[in-house]
Amino acid sequence: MARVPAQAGPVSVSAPAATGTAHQDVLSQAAAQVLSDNWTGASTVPSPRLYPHQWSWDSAFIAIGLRHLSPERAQQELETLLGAQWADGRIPHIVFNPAVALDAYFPSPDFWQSSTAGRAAGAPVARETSGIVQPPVHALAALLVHRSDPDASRRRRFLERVRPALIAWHDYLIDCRNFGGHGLAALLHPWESGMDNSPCWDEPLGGVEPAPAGSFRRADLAHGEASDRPTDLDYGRYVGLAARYRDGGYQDAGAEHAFMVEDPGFIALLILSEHALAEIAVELGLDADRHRSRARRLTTALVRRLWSEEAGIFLCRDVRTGSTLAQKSVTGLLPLVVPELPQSVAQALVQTMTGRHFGLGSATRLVPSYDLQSPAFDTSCYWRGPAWFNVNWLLERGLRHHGMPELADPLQQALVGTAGASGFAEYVDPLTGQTHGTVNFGWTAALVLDLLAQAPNSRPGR
Ligand code: 9WN
Repeated sequence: MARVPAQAGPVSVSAPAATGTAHQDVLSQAAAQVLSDNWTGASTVPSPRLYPHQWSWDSAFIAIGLRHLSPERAQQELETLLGAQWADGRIPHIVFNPAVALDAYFPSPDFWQSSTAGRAAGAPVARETSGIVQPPVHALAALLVHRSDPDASRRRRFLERVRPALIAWHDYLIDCRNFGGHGLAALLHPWESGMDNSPCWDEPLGGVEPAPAGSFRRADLAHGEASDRPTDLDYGRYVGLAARYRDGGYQDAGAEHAFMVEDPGFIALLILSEHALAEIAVELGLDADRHRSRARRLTTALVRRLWSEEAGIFLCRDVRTGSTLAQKSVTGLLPLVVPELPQSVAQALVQTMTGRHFGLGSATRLVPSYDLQSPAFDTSCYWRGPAWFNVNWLLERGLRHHGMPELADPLQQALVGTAGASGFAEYVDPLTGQTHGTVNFGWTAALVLDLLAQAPNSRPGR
């Protein structure tokens, strides 16, 4: 690992300077320091104080960056997460660290009660976890980790070991979450989207009974600006939904769910990861057809069910009412990562991304999480407007895949420059780049390492 400065903090790297080798070295050392500080011995926390446990999609992004420092540690990151997988195939969105005080994060293990309430669904007995999921970026991460050092990966039989768990994870999503009946995995909780407080969820959440005020104590407000975080009413609804899922034994089929949504970003990542499973099968000399045809079927269903020609973006669908939700969120741009997306749809998405709703290249240098034109747009509130690094990293990849380096290159530079200047912020104001949330955030540091490891013009298709 690189020799690192004692403390990571804001690193002044302007976009053009980000290409200078000396600046890049300083920035990658600072990023490495963040990952070292956030490492617990078996996995990496997103943020030691705000998020002091292991999170599912965070770990996938973190492994993608860690592979440039230590492929073994990147493998371990993913294997620790998969070690807490439930027997029904779900990968829980949080794996709790038993050494951390119960009141450090809410909802805590004594809320989720996974080892008892989740028994029928196959929750582990020896680990406490949450019972909901997050976007499936893990097979992509496993493939990229393998490719960073194929010989070491083969020596440890890394792909052989993780592949069955990754297949079970996708099977769970496709078979157990098919509430809409069109083969698209549905979400049962806004946190499952990873974009917790998106305005897309306002309507479907509206009918959800909140947990009574005073029945729980939020821990997040101790670490962040209240105005940046979800409201108490929304938090009450998140807690109410999770408590009812828990009380129903975390059963999917045959249970009443007050929130059921098809989310294009979540499904796009499932498709991308299904393609990664195909590549993993090829690496192992196994048949990849099952994964390729499943990815193709999902792509067809995604476009048929959630693409809006009129809006020029994919929209979420409320499975309970059958209606699409009109809100334009960055989740609707994420299908740009889907390898076999029809070219006309990819082009329309790019027009929307660079148009007045997201402003890439004019009003913004990083794609905001929500529609700049909507009255609900907010530059600092959680997933209601700020720009996030993982989402922009994915979009940068999508732009390259669809042959648009003229947009991908400046986005890559903006990601690197803003991450450094913001102290590896959790998220930033998309108009000014101002830091929001916590700093020294795991995936921000990890993805900067990934971007720095690859020169702009050597990345097409990857
Ligand atoms: C709830 C850890 C997670 C991210 C999510 C982000 C936020 C948690 C919270 O932090 O969610 O899971 O307490 O707000 O929305 O994407 O994985 O970084």
